[in-house]
Amino acid sequence: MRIIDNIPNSWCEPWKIKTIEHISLSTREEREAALEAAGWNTFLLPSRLVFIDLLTDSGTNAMSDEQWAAIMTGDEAYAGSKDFERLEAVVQEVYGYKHLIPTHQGRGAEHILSQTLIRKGQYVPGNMYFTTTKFHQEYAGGIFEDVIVDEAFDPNLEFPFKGNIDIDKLDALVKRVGPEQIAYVSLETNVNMCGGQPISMANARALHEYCSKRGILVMLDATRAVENCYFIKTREPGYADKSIADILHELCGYTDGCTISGKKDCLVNIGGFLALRDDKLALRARELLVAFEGLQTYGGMAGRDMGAMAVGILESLHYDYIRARVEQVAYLGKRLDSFGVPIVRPYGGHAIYLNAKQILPHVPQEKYPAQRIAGELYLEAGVRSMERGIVSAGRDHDGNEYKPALELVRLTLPRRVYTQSHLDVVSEACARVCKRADSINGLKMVHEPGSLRFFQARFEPLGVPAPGAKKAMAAASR
Ligand code: PM9
Repeated sequence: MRIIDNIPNSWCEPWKIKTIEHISLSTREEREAALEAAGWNTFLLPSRLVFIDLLTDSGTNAMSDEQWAAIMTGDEAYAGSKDFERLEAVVQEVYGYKHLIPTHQGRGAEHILSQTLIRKGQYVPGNMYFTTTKFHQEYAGGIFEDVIVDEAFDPNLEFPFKGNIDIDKLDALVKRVGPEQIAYVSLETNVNMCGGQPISMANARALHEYCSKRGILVMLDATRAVENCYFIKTREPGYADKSIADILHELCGYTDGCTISGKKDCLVNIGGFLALRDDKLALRARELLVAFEGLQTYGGMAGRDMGAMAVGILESLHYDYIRARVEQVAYLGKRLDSFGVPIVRPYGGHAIYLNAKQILPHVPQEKYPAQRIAGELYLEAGVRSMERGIVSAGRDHDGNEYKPALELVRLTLPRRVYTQSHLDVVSEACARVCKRADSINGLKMVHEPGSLRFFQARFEPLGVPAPGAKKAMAAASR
């Protein structure tokens, strides 16, 4: 017997599969028809014609047997549900905020928070925009200002905390407009639009110090805070021996409240919440809650969903779970790397992002290269992904398209849903699309909604690029 010396020490998921859902690959002809009918927008595809669905990690989680048990014992009383009490106790213990304001999902919480805190014309600095968050800030009359570190804009840079806020950029804004003109600072964890990149604890601490001296509130988007804490534990000096629960508690301690889409970290299919420390703010927010969502003890959620969320939050803190979750994303990243597919570095916490500018250098950004690649990936193997570039960014007040530095296609992993072999299929499909990149052109937008256009916009494909287009574009961009 000859056993090798360096035996690997692999991780594996701390769960086994009890129920399965059948999926099957449609024919190329069926996919072509479906994509055309969907106007080349992956949001408009019917899920029955999708083979591997990496559109989003939002509400696509597989729940545990204990969460399903909580569903069965849910208390559906209109007022004072025991599941509200259960969720409230978990939120107070885990995140450390006093007041729980349950909403139907994350954007419900963003709506209530924005209407509670923003006065018309005030600024809301944040670490890169998120689509629904910025929408609600602007809907309330606020002006979003991006104060993320410059490293976030370079997809090829290996930098451990690309989500950090640049305190100097924030300070310049505060000096320009005055602290009273800052509604609050919006601090997102595992920043979605720059590749699922984390913030560091040192940055959150420095931000807290800066803001508390000036009377500025810090509101956390804790949607993927647990996944962010895994990166703090594995990347930031001093945190290797701390539990995920302790890291999360410390992180939230530097903020005055949070919004959460429970459909991500909290391992459920629907739900969200706003959580606040301050009694007066909570009073105001609850007045809006009963008008826009529902009574203060359910907001936008059924009792059973609050119960499942309480269980999900506690499950998400287990180290074996969160390691398997984030390392599964890294597995996909490594596989794509091994094929030479251009992706955002370092690997994100919930998704791997293809770098469309590098894959289709001959397609200008205003011809929507990332949107096109998402369509091609669907045609190739029935894999559904999502554009995160110029389409998602939308237009400014003068009607001009924003041209974000990052033009990305997001491959988002639902939690506890797919296996490594699914990811092998996905990565091979991506490589095949990249292999025929020279023959892929962009898209023309033929229907554009007025806001959050990426959800419902429609496109038509442009013909095969002229020979030499790739070289000419590459030369023009040098
Ligand atoms: N995120 C996502 O796929 C679903 C909607 S946008 C395609 O990434 C953050 C950081 C999010 C988020 C949703 C929301 C809104 C707030 N913050 O979708 O309303 O990633 O529950 O949450 C999506 P809801």
